[in-house]
Amino acid sequence: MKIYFAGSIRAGRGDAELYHRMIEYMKKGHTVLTEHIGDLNLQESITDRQIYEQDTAWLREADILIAECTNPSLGVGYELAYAEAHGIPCHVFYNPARTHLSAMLTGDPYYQIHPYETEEGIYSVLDHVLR
Ligand code: 6K6
Repeated sequence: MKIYFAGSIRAGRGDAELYHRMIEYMKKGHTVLTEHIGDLNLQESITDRQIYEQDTAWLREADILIAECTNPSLGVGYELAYAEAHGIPCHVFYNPARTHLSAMLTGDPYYQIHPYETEEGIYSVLDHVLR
């Protein structure tokens, strides 16, 4: 599967190591189009227009969107809405002990929402979703 992984960038990189581990896990059996989200030394090297054009092209190409939403991010919210508009299946992971997820995600039946308590819980759901 071609996976679009979405996680916070300008909204904060506090979970970047978690994103990195999730991406490494998914890469064992699939292609992750957005590996840079897990790059712990991410550098701004292209323009905002180029980021938008590249990311929306990858979204249209993706078979599935996996989003880690514990750290709220406008960009990730935009990507989720874009993916829904293009009929791309979306799976949203978040730790409810650390955030109260937006009702615009939990209230939209299109999204498969996966609250988790421990990181191990993420991987067991990923195994099921990416079968
Ligand atoms: C490097 C360091 C800071 O910014 C960069 C380069 N920027 C981006 N490169 C690639 N994708 C991006 C960039 N900024 C946002 N995105 C997309 O939006 C990603 O696919 C993320 O899932 C999402 C993050 O949005 P914000 O609002 O947290 O930045």
